[in-house]
Amino acid sequence: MPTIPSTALEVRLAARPVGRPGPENFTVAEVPVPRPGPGQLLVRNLVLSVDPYMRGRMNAGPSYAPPYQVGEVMHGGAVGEVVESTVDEYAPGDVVLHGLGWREWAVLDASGAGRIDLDLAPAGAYLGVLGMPGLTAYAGLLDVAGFRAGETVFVSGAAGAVGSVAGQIARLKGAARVIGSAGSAAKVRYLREELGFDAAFNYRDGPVTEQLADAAPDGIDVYFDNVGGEHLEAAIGALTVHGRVTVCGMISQYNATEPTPAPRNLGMLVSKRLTVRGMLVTDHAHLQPRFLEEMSAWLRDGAVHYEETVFSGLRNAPDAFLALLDGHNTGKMLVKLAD
Ligand code: NAP
Ligand code: FER
Repeated sequence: MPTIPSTALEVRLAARPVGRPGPENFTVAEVPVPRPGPGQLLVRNLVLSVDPYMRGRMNAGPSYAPPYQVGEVMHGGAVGEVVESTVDEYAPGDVVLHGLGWREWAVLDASGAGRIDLDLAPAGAYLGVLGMPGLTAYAGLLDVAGFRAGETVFVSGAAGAVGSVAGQIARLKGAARVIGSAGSAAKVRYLREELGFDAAFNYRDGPVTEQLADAAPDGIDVYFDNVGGEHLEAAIGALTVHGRVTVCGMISQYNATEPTPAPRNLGMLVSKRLTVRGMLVTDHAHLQPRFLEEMSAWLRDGAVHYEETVFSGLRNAPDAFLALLDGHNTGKMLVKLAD
């Protein structure tokens, strides 16, 4: 069991970004390690998640999640080891998933923790393929888009945490063809050679419309959108009659300072009778047991592959987050604090 230090580090929002954030938007502070009160746990964080939605929480103004406060510690998904417990359900040495990331040590209500099993998968997997991004992919493809075997699926952001899982689930559930887009030649190679995508392209190489037409000459039935913008317009053009879009995210617009243009071909929603549905993973919690069962089996059988891009040390958490927004991750972006 680790000894409890008197102080530890946390990352705070220093200033709200305008456009693309930088290191100046964060500060690292040294604070006393708090002690757990009744019903609480003291946890030493092992690994933290940085996610695109955090960019939205750095802005002021209401959204589906309340904004981070300037001068206060940020938060997000984390896996940590229980070091002190005041409840019967948890003992020192237990490993838990919780929402108080961006800090080395955390005191949290036991009701906000969930036990995880490191014999089934390593800690980081519970923040990626077996966690919130994995469930997003599963629910977005199967529930929101209503994907069926024999269909052709296009996934953008395909080499990332959500996209890489969405594409693999489509393949495992009998897609006729799975197409992915990503932002580098190495990622395109990864999609084709490691993840079993039938076709993939680098959206920086040329117009998405043209590259998608080459990759899907007969069109697409489902588009899993992580990116928005030019990708969404191209997908609307490529969709077949009664095609469906899951709008999971629009990362190409998260740093925008001006309203972004809509797809110019929305008239095709009428002629092709398309369905375009936004989603939030929290609406699909009822799928969690089925998702965990299926995903655990796929991981055990080696049917699903996953990558992690790992930065080390809390001081590097802001850089990990900025690198995520710039596409320097393959698979899930994580910050490792301790073994
Ligand atoms: P991720 O894909 O692992 O990482 C973000 C990726 O976005 C980067 O690696 C980068 O890859 C790509 N990107 C950045 N700027 C881009 C641009 N201008 N155009 C195209 N691609 C760009 O992140 P994730 O956690 O899996 O999240 C993926 C998407 O799902 C995000 O839009 C996120 O907001 C959304 N999401 C939604 C929900 C929900 O409930 N609705 C839940 C989780 C995640 P490239 O190298 O390919 O550019
Ligand atoms: C959540 C709802 C949505 C959540 C994350 C998201 C961590 C992600 C949204 C996005 O990336 O756009 O409760 O919890």
